[in-house]
Amino acid sequence: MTKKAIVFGITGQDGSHLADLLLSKEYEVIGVSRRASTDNTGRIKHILQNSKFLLVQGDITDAHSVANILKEHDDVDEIYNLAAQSHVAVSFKQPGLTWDITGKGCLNILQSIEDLGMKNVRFYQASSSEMYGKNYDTDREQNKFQNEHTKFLPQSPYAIAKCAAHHMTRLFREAYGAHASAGILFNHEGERRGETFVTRKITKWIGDFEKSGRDPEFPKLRLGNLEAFRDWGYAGDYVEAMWMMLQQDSPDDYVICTGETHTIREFLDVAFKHIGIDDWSNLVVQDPEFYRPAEVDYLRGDNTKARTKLGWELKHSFEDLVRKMVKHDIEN
Ligand code: NAP
Ligand code: G4F
Repeated sequence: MTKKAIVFGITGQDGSHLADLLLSKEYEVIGVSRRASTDNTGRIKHILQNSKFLLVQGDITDAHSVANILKEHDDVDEIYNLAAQSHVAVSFKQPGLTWDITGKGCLNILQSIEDLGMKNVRFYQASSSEMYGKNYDTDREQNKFQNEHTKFLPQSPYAIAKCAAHHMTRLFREAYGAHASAGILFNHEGERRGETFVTRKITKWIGDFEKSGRDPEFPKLRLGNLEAFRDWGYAGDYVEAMWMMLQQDSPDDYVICTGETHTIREFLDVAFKHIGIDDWSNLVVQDPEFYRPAEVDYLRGDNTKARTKLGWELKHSFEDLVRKMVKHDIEN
């Protein structure tokens, strides 16, 4: 029988990849998009005419809007909450908005599921490695890592809102028996990544620099802290894990990551090498504007649980990811 899923955050990087995956599995997909004064469907243009895809308007900060969408589609099998104000730096400037969307929005969905008695629906919450903030565990060789047992010590309004949504998801599972799972996803990127996240900002700049014919007058790439470590994977691999979580008999939380970590400086090295530049120091300027009031210095996940319990596999290496992004931004 055809399965049906609702995806909140359909117009985002992950929403678009998840929609592609679900449609390839013959799902009917209902994508929820908020009203915008300009077109926000750039990442899903290729599926708008698909007869199995329906785009509906809604905003997760509005409980009434969420309830109406769920009432209208109360026969769905799966609901994915990918909607968020997802930019960490922005969350320091707009903490209230971030709280309403990234924190309370999740509650609005969970409460609607409960109020409408949707006992058979399976729910996915997009949790984040940002929730670990300053914290990590260490193995016998003193290597740092984070896994499902590492305590959260959030360092931004975004991460605090994500922690609230994460615990709310666990609470609805324990209190009401909801089939509610959270994926604690480490950074994942790709050709559809928003242009203000650091990886895409770098590869987009390289693409534009190449298109300028390496014009000596081309404005330099302005970045903040280059020493933070991130565990970067490819977004297409990560949406598979989301789907796998909802195919399990029992709901649970899973860390999704590569297990490798690199600094922004290393990302720059690999990205510039793709255009044959070994020394990028005269092309990049460190600008205080892009430093954060509080930083997350080190993220490296342990994906043992996802690999062993879900059978999830990573398909793209760090080098593949950077190559894909640079190539895309040069060619498009
Ligand atoms: P993204 O590209 O920023 O997409 C966020 C989506 O949320 C967009 O579709 C956005 O709509 C939508 N949205 C924002 N406010 C909304 C509202 N009030 N009502 C309804 N929709 C709203 O984020 P992403 O990279 O795809 O990430 C997906 C989810 O995973 C997010 O929750 C993010 O916090 C989380 N996450 C991401 C990563 C990562 O590395 N990418 C890692 C861990 C967790 P518009 O297009 O209209 O703005
Ligand atoms: O690319 P970023 O903005 O990603 P960040 O803050 O790690 O958050 C992303 O990953 C999270 C998962 O861990 C998600 F939950 C979240 O939604 C988002 O997708 O910044 C990465 C690092 C930071 O240390 C930042 O300080 O890059 C540093 N950075 C240096 N210069 C910069 C810049 N970040 C941005 N966005 N822009 C810069 O110019």
